[in-house]
Amino acid sequence: MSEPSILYEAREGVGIVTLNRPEVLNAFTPDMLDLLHDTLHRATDEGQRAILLTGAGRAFSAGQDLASIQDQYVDGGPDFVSLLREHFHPVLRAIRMLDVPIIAAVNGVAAGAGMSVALACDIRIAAENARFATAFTKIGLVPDAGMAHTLPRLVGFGRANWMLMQADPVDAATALSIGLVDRVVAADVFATEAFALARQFAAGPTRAYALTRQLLDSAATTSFDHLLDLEADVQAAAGATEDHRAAVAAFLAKQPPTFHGR
Ligand code: LHQ
Repeated sequence: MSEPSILYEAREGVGIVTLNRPEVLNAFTPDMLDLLHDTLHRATDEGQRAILLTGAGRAFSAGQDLASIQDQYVDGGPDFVSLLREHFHPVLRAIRMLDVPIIAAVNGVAAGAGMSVALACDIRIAAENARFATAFTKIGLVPDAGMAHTLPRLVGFGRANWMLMQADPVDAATALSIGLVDRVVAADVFATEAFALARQFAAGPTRAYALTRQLLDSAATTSFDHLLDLEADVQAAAGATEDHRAAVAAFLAKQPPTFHGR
């Protein structure tokens, strides 16, 4: 039997999700995307408090599997609308709506929709050999899987525009300097460091992380005035958590806080 296209392991509160088609640089097929979607929910249903998303082999993901749609370039061509709406978008929506933080551990090249998936995650840690290739215009396509939204917010409009139009790959050091990733670590310690980072988030105030994401996403499309109203409501939700109350008590007692994700 062939290996599953998505591997899953739970360790110390972290759901480790691995894209697993290394022979094609973890390029996505519809089945793989559906399994990825289900696996993200499996991790939260099981009560994991952070998700670490990474790739098997030398790549994070090369995006859409182009070979698997090659024979559809007849008549009308591949059905990109259903490919996106039925298979990519549920994954992207799940990532932005998770109850727990999700960390992309970009172990190698991330291209096209593979890069989009990494950009949708809350945090990115990259190995020093990682590369980011928007890739879309190189094959006559436009950015998808949310990248027209995520990329400019991370690196600013001008640089996003250049990266999408000119589309040469960006190395890890550059990615760090422009805010595309949060940390870069040496390849030999990458797996250990990525897990340590995920474990740190798994031990943190889970609700506050998810609500922070929600607030940032809302802020991107609303007025300052409306954001102030919204933040009051969201802060009320954060303020009602056990984690908040315990952290304030710990602070006043000059103790380190312990968070339980409630
Ligand atoms: C692949 C792929 C791949 C299949 C490497 N597919 N086999 C589009 C359409 C519709 C709706 C949904 O959304 C999208 C969004 C997209 O994602 S469009 C963008 C798709 N991705 C790309 O255009 C990237 C294509 N790949 C590359 O440019 C290179 O492979 C990169 C720069 C990622 C890595 O280059 P190398 O390190 O030189 O590796 P390689 O090219 O030799 O690839 C290794 C193998 O993986 C090779 O197979 P082989 O049998 O020769 O060993 C590639 O054919 C295969 N592979 N990407 N997307």
